[in-house]
Parts: sequence; C-alpha cells; structure tokens
Amino acid sequence: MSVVGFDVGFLNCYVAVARAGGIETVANEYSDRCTPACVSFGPRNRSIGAAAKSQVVTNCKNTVQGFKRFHGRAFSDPFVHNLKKSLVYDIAQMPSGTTGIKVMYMDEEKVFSIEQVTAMLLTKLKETAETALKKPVADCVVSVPCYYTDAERRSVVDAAQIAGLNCLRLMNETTAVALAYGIYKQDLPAPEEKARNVVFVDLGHSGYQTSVCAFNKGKVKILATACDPEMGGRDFDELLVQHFCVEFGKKYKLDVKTKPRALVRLYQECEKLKKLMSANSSDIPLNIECFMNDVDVSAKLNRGQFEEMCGDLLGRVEPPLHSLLEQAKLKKEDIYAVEIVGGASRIPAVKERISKFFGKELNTTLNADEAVARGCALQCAILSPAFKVREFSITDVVPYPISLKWHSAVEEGVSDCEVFPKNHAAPFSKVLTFYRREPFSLEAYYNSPNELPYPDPTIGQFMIQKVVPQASGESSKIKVKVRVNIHGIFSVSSASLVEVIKSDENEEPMETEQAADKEGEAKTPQENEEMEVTCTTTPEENKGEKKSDQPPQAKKPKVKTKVLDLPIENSPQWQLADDMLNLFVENEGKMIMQDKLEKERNDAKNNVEEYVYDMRDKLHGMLEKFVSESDRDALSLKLEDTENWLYEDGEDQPKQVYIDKLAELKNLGQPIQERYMEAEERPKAFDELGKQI
Ligand code: ATP
Ligand code: K
Ligand code: MG
Repeated sequence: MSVVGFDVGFLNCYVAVARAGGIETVANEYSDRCTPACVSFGPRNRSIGAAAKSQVVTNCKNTVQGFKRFHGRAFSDPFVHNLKKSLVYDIAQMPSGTTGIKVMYMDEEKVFSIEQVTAMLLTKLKETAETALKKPVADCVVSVPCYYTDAERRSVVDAAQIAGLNCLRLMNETTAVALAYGIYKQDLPAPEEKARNVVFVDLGHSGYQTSVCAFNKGKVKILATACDPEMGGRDFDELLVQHFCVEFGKKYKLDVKTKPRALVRLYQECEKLKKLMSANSSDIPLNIECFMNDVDVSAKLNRGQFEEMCGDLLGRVEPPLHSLLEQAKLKKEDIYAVEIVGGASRIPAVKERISKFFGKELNTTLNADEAVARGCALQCAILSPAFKVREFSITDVVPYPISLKWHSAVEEGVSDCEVFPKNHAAPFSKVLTFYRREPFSLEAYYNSPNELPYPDPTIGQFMIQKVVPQASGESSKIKVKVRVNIHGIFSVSSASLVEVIKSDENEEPMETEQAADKEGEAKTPQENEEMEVTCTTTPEENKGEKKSDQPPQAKKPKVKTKVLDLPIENSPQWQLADDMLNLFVENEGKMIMQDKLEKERNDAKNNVEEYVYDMRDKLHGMLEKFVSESDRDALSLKLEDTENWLYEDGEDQPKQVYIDKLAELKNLGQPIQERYMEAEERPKAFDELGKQI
C-alpha cells in the first residue's frame, strides 16, 4: 500500500509521498521536484518529463505539452479547435470522436488518445514515487481542476488505470490545498463553534480556481467554488508573445508565426521574462540569438508596460471572488484568511487585485507549487488503512447542478428533476423511486449550460433493465440509487425492484420499511455522505408512494417484499470503451518495456564510451607502470578504434554488441588494473598487519 499524491498540472507536475517523517514532495531523476507535463516521441523510445521538455525545440512536432484540457473533449469541440491554433504538434480525432494526439513514434505515425498521453506522464510520476519510496506504487490520489466535468474526470481516472495506478480519489485541486492548510492547524474552532472561513486561490498555467471553505476542528466543508478555466499564466505569456511578434515583425521584418520552432522559443523566453518581472520592476531585456532566418532579436519590457498590456486579463481576477461570496452568502468581513497558491499567483498585479478585493493581506502559508500534491498525499494517507494520520473529514461540492430526465410512464412527455443542486455536498448518494412496468432509461445532464465551461451538458444515459410488472399486473416500485462518487463523477450506482411476494388479497399492497433500507453499497468509512430517499415521480406515477405515506392502519396487512437487483446499462458521455481501455493498458506496458530496453541499450553504449575515456587517461597515468609498452600501444590502438566505431558503425547497435565490445576491451584492460590493485593493496595489507602486531 503506497501513499502518494500526484498534482498533474497543465505545465508542472509534483509528486508527494507519505513516509515515516510525514508528507514530503519528492524529486525526480534530475533532482527537481517539478516535473514538466511533457511527453516526447522518438524513433526508438519516449521521453517523459524533464527529458521531454529539453526536446520542445529540437523535436517540436513530436513533443506534446499543454494537453491537460483535452480530457473528455470531443475533437469537434470548438474549445479543442481554439487550442489547436496554439499547438505545434498535431491532434486528431479518435474513432470514438474524442481528441487524440498525432505524432511520429518508432518511425510510424501514431494517434494516441489523451488518456494514453496522460498515462505516460503518470507512468513517469509513478516512477519518481517508486524511486523515492523504494517500492511499487499503485494506490494514489490524483488532482483535477475543481471545474472539471464528469467526462473530463472519467478520462483522468482511465488515464490513471492505463498507468497501472489505483486512483483512490480524484481530488479537486482547491480541495487538496484546503486539506493541506487545515490538517495541521491546531487552533481551528471547535465543532460546535462558528466555522472559520478561508478562501483559497490557485492561479496555475491554464486555469484560475477559487474556493471558500469552512473549517472546524477535524473537518472542512467546501462552501462554494468559482473558476475561470480560461485564465492562467499562459494567457499572460500569450500576451507577451503577441506583443513581441508584432514588435519583431516591425523591427526585423520577421513573421514569427510561420516558424514553429521560433514560436516555441519565444514562448519559453516570454515565460522567463514574465517571471523576472514579478521580482523586478525595471526594464528587463529579452534576447534570442539566431531566432529565425539567422537573425538575433532583442527587446525589453518592464512591469508597468506589462501590466498595461494585461488590463483585460487582470479584470478577470475579481469576478470569481465575487461569485464565491455570493454563492456562500458571506461578506468580505466573514473571511478569516485568503491563501494563494499556483505559480502565476506570484504576479504582483494579480496579488494586488485579490488583496484589494478582500481588503486584506494575502497569506502564503502554503508552498505555492507543492500544496496540491501535498494535499493529495494527505488525502491518500487518510484513505489508507496502513497509515495513521489525524482524522480530518472533507465535504466537497457538486460544481454544476445535475438533473435527470426520463420519459413519463403514463403520459407522453418528458419529466425531469434536479437531483444534485449546485454546491450540494459530495460524495453523496440519493435513492429515487419510480413506478414502472418495463425497462426505462434516465438521462443525466448538467442543467445550467451557461455556467458550464464545456459545450455538451449531457452526462450520460442509464438504462434500468429487466423491469417487470408485479404479479398483480401493477407497476413495480423501482428504487434507483444515484450518486456523485468520491471522484466527483455522477453515476446510477444501483437499481432494484421491490417485489410484493405475499399480501392480503383484499388489501392494497403496502411495503415494509426494511425494503427502503436494503440498498447501499459498502461505503468507505472516510466518506461523510448521507443517503436520502426522494420521490421523483409525476403525480400519476406516484400513487403507490402516496399510499405508503399514509399513517399505518390498525389492521395492517402482512406484506412481504423481496428486493431484486436490476442490471443497469451505463452509457456515460465520451466514456472510453472497456476493450479500448484494456488495449491501452497493454500498450502502455509494451511502451514501458520498449523505453526500458532502449535505456539499457543506451546504458550499454555509454559504458563502452566511458571505459574508452577512462582507460585512455589511466594508461598514461596511474596504470603506466603496470603495463609493458607494447601492451599499452595495443590497448591504446584498440581504444581509439572503438571510439571511432562508436561514432560510425557502432552508433546504433543492439545492446549485446556493446556488451561484447566492452568485454573485449576489458579482456585487455583488466590484467593491467589487477596488477595495479595488487600493488596498491600490498602496502596497505602490511600496514594492517603492523597494526595487529
Ligand atoms: P494548472 O494549475 O493550470 O493545471 P500548473 O499547475 O501546471 O497549471 P503552476 O505550476 O501552478 O501551473 O503555475 C505555472 C505558471 O506559473 C506558469 O505560467 C509560470 O510561468 C507561472 N509562474 C511561476 N513562477 C512565476 C513568477 N515568479 N511570476 C509569474 N509567473 C510565475
Ligand atoms: K502544478
Ligand atoms: Mg495547478
């Protein structure tokens, strides 16, 4: 059982693990705690993370980044097309209609689904966690933006599965931050006292997320969230890039947008410039050598000019904050603290706006880059039976109101019902009652398309099967359990038919109470959800229910009921099919193997190269006295031949060829080294002997 949290950012990913000493963010193979969300495809292998990022310019068509927002998106989604314009790699439609990424991999054109690409990234992050924990990792918690819809969440869950991870919870990024904030606070108000309201702001590379949370000792309740999914650090970069494209067009007559490589470099330089401007308000130079057409370019900008350029963008800081207070029915004075995280929250003008809005100094108690990953690891520790951690209960919210609609059994027409209003507690289950004679279907959808950052309000179709009338010919009572689960995903989790098996012939059937309590799947103890029985039938369909609500009669008839589970056919929108998922799991395994083989091959090659350089130095250094001149010349020649071979025929050989080559060299080198070792050890041995005597 592993305790791991992954912050899978649009630009930057972090891995936090629980060890004996507590929660810590761990570094990757480059000793960096930040791993770029980047995957690069080559003729022999994939590079992921930092190794991929270094290929953004040299292998730009096959190096993918900025793919986080393609999850659960149809290829035809206007949002996808909008993004496409700013990409240097190709995207393509998957057979299912979702978005895939088109690259050259192993000398073939390949289209990978977005779940596969994120799985690749997760494979890398998993490896980082495994190296740190020195054991296999499966159980984990993965972060998602709190504005993610159902389809986006399901897509990330699938990505985790492809990477061989067991995602215990998809955690909203702002909620992860709230947990990281609250769990160590010793001075939270007691449960019966007035809660402490804290606002969390996360301004990342792609999105702006805010939440307001009520803390009491041992618990946090998310009151509301408000987001601008289209505002983040990259939008500031974008403004800078556009600015310099115009400037370089005038100054150097360069059309930057025609050269993807130049554009990629400009994006990189603008991001650096933006960061420098956060720390410094004077003029900052931007110089790029051999930018394009062999022209060096240079320009400069200062914070004041930058802020002027960003006016519209900065105007978008406040609206979500307004919305938070409005939704939670709180006043600014009710807010105890405002905590900011996310890389782009370091932009001074952004901080100013937030601070001015609340009339308060902002808090930066949390590590702006690592808080999300740490919160996820904490949640994983809470969910893990193997780890002892302070009790802390988290109640999240449903971000968009969810409704069900269905065809009425009695009349022609469609009925609907809001099952989870906005900001309803989550996870949560509800039981709905229907009276039916035959199978029926429910459609779940988001009922406020205007606030949805997603074009398609459909969540999915759920067919309740094998519904039959009662023996008496009457409609059967069907109980349907709907649920927003721990990932924030809606589902129809079970359905059952209440069959009346024995009743007094003259009396109307009446159910016993146990029947209603029968359902319910095993709940993880951490879920602080409740169950509610709601009736959502039209008056005509509602007859039976009304009767059962009447006070018990003196002569209560004996009624026995039996609860039969009904199969449900789930068709969630844009759900990856099971056979595809299995294929992707298998393919990820193959690609991991291929990367491993390629790494071993490269290592074998590097070993030969290292031996050549090492021996050549030593033959004329410390080993000189231990080799005859003729042997030395022979080995020197052999080393030189090998070096040349490595650049020519030996550049690209199977692993075994390098292993054999190294053995061949060692055959000559080893005896010399042994003579040296012996000579070294002899006096030492005498010393030891001397000490003993
Ligand atoms: P998202 O949360 O949208 O998925 P992410 O988690 O990858 O994205 P972060 O790592 O929180 O994003 O933030 C990255 C952004 O923060 C980048 O745009 C980066 O340029 C910006 N950033 C980092 N440091 C600074 C700084 N000192 N000043 C301004 N911007 C900064
Ligand atoms: K991040
Ligand atoms: Mg982030």
